[in-house]
Amino acid sequence: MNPVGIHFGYWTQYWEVEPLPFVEKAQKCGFDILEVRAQKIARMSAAERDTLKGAAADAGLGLTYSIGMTADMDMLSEDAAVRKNAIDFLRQVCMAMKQMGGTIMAGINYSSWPRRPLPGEDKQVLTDRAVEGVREAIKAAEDCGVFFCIEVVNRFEHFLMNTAAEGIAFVERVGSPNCKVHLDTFHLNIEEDSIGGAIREAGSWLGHFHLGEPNRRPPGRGRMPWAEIFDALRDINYQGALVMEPFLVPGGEVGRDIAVYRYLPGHDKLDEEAARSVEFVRAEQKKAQAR
Ligand SMILES: [Mn+2]
Repeated sequence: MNPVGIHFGYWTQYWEVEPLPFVEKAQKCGFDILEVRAQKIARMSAAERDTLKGAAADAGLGLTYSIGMTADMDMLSEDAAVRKNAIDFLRQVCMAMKQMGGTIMAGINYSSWPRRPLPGEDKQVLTDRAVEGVREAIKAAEDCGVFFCIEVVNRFEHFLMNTAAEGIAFVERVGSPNCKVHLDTFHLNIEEDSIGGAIREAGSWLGHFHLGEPNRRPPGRGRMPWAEIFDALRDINYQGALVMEPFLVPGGEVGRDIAVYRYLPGHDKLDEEAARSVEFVRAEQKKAQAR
């Protein structure tokens, strides 16, 4: 059975908050993993990282790390200094993760996020730049035992890779054993002809997986084809984490960036909804194993 996790942003409206309080929340709700913000971990002191690492170990909780860089750190930029900012920062993230014993760096680790093409920008030119940048930054990841899991997202959040096929082609070009594909049901639901087909296509390239309903309610509260998804994950023998990313509360930076513009059902009982969703995910996995 895959470990089940939750992104810390479920409980907050601000990206740079202290991750420590969410360790206890995730544990109490029954999760195996808490996904934290890689940038925040990189900016913490070594002592703060040790405290977080100890708390997670005490709670029996694994940590995964996701990233969405700001526009001043962008490997797609025409400006070499902005590209260098991104590579330097990703190296810092790798070092911080090594101290934490972390291995999964997921999300938009190849550009800033959210991002649309600027006037005159060419997707092919920018893809080449991203491949070059990731190839450079991933050397630090290889040294630190960190995996770059390249998240494929929908067209409204980024333009470089919207399908599993585009993600696989990118990772193949990077050509590092530490480069993997990261898929997310929320995005697959928008872009793919077949969600199960996309997962099977990713196969052994898949390094990280996000779970979400079409409207970002916790898994089990929407109309995502979970049987198809868990059957496909079983078929490719995916052993990695399943991290849910529900968002029910509008406002702040998180509400703005995730585009949550209303209170969704369950917003007034977040812990209860999350705990229910962990049970749902585990039950769906079991059903797939038995089919
Ligand atoms: Mn995601």
